[in-house]
Amino acid sequence: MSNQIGLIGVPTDVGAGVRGACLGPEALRIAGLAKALTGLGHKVSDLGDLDGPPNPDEQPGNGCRNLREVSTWCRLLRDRVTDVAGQGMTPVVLGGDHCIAMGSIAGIAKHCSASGQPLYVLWFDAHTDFNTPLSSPSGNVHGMPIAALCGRIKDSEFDLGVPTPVVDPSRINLFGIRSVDHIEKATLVDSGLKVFDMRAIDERSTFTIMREILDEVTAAKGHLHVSLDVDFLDPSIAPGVGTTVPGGVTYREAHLCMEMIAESGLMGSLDLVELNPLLDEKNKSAELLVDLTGSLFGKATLHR
Ligand code: HAR
Ligand code: MN
Ligand code: MN
Ligand code: MN
Repeated sequence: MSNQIGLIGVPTDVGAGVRGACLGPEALRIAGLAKALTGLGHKVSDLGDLDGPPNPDEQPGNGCRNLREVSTWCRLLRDRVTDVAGQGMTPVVLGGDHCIAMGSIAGIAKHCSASGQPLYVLWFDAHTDFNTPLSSPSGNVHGMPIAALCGRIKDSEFDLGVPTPVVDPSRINLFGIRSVDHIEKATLVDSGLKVFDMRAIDERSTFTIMREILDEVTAAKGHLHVSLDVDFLDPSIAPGVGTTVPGGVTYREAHLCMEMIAESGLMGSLDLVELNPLLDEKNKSAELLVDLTGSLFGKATLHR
């Protein structure tokens, strides 16, 4: 598998409550992302950073912090992702907080509707990110992208400019979940989303669940978008994130997920989000992300 990869930096933290994710793209570059992928035989173009609005750091109004800025960043990213995918590259989005996934997924949804491929999302996260401005306890938009993509938030709010639901909820898989708010939990019940929480992972194993997810995408000849929130990992191995939750995915479990995705050949686009270098220890979370991205793009111990 040789690939043309386009790196897109999205240096913003407008969707987060804790600042610092705006420094994520540079931390990933310094940790050697491009070189790691080039070393695996891929052709990597670093397309630089998007240039969006600064973080006004406002208090949430109407249940939503920095709504206009979130919307601007997402629309910029949407258009860049559609363009990069249209050029035959695999877009790799360097966040930035998780609100930007509304933009990357809107962009890849446009690409998929043009090519007629069904779009599947695999969302690695401690959180379900299924709040709306009405249910959110924080007003932070990085807790809302899944709700927006499923059409649970008025289209005019984030103004993504694509038909909703952007992704059919039954084609969204959430993996690593262990923090869900009260109202969020109630609304998940009839959402149609496939939610694999840590208990399911403990009971059924990473391998079994990943096999099930990937087999469905293979059968549908789908495009798989992977959205990787750093906090899906256990905080002991990835402290560089604003919203750590104990009891996360281990080093080996995470690599197994990535290796299975690589082997499937299904991944067509990727977000690496929520990395906060201000909270990291000597860039170790960034280095782990580079390592995991290597596995996602085919680094394996043995030929199988
Ligand atoms: N559920 C909480 C909220 O909505 C925390 C969300 C934190 N989100 C992220 N992305 N870090 O997953 O405020
Ligand atoms: Mn394509
Ligand atoms: Mn998230
Ligand atoms: Mn999260």
